[in-house]
Amino acid sequence: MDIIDDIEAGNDHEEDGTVPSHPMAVKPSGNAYTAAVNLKANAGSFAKLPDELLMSFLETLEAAELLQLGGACKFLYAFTRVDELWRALFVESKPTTFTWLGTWRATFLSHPTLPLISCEGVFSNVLHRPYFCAHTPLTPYTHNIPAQNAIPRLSDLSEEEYNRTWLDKPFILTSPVKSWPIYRTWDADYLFATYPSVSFRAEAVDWPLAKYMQYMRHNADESPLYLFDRSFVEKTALAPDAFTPPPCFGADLFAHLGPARPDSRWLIVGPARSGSTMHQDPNGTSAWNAVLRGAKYWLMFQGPQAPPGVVLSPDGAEITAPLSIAEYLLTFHEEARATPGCREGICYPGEVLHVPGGWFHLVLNLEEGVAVTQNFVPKGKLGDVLRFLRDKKEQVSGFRDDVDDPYGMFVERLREACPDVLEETLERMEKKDRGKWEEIKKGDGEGGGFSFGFGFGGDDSDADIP
Ligand SMILES: O=C(O)CCC(=O)C(=O)O
Ligand SMILES: [Fe+2]
Repeated sequence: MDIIDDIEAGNDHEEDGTVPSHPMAVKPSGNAYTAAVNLKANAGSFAKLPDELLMSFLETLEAAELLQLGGACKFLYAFTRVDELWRALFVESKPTTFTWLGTWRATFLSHPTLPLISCEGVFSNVLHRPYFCAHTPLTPYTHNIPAQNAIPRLSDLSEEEYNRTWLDKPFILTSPVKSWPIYRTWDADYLFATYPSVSFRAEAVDWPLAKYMQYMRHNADESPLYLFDRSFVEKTALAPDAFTPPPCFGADLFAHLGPARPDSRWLIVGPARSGSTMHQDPNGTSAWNAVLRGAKYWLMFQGPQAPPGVVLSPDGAEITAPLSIAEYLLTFHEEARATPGCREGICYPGEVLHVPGGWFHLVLNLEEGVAVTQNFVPKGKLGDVLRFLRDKKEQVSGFRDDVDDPYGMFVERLREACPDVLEETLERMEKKDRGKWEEIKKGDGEGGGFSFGFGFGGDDSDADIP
């Protein structure tokens, strides 16, 4: 039984003091079986709806309707106070000016909210689970990393060693960014003091940094809004030498696309408990992620097979909406940690983590943090990226709308810039495709989960060629 099942069965983890009790005294559904009073009974026709359906219905309402319905009874009051409902209304309303008041509801309504009413007698996992996920300690999941899972920590790496041994492996470089000018200065306070009115992208909103800082330091969201800005170099007028990719990664072949290259570098700022849900990076690219402040816990799995808790369609696209980081950790961490091939590590300030193309990863900020990340195409992974662009057109992302054939364009640019690298890679890809076809003709694929997509398998790497 995982911790969420345990709580929802009615075993109260608030009482052990690790999670503060729910501000409206809502309890998990399991507690209803032994309770004398269940306030759902007072909700009229709404009592007939499962809680999930009621929440979906509330998502369709406007603010005035939520306020009105919340006055009807305590059960509906508790549901209409769910801050995620107000977050959606706020984001949709795209206000030009606002003051962050600590919750989405207060901010949307532009006035501080009255103290919450106790709703003892309301039992709902739909209400309780996000609160629990937002407050339960996450350190049990990030500590005591088993030795066989630990992401190697390297003090130095040459380009030659990277290409020979590390193209398909995660690692942490422990000393490469200490000389970057932005490493010396870029903490959140410095950024806030220097660029308070510059707008940065945080998921679906563009907010002046001053607003984001207010939000970042005063919110209790299960999945805090994460600043992830692809134009930070231009917005901060960064000098070209403000940061330089660690030299071991070598030339980035996407650079040959010039201005047509997909988005490739981001500034990342977020509070403790923010981060990235389990995903693979776009277009089969590799990435490096440099922590300037804070600390990031990484949980990684090599594709193409899905890690625990992720469901893929036959073409390899993710078909489940990703769980929040906390919910993933609560539900799947134990299984993930025990799965062969699982890699885990903590990346500290001044360190850089390598995400090999095709690897799934979940990232949790252990503290308020500032980071810079860049996606790139190392020579040894060119085959994987070309295969992705050629065979997974519907999953290709980040290119400008006017680029309608990213594969063709990339091949053309490579043919001009580095024809030998291209020919060698195309030859290897063709050999592999032929090999697969021979296997299929022999019937080897039959009954063994055969799929017509010539798998993007992360195995076109030079590292695999003797
Ligand atoms: O949250 C992070 O720092 C990880 C970012 C990431 O995975 C990405 O940029 O693809
Ligand atoms: Fe990523």
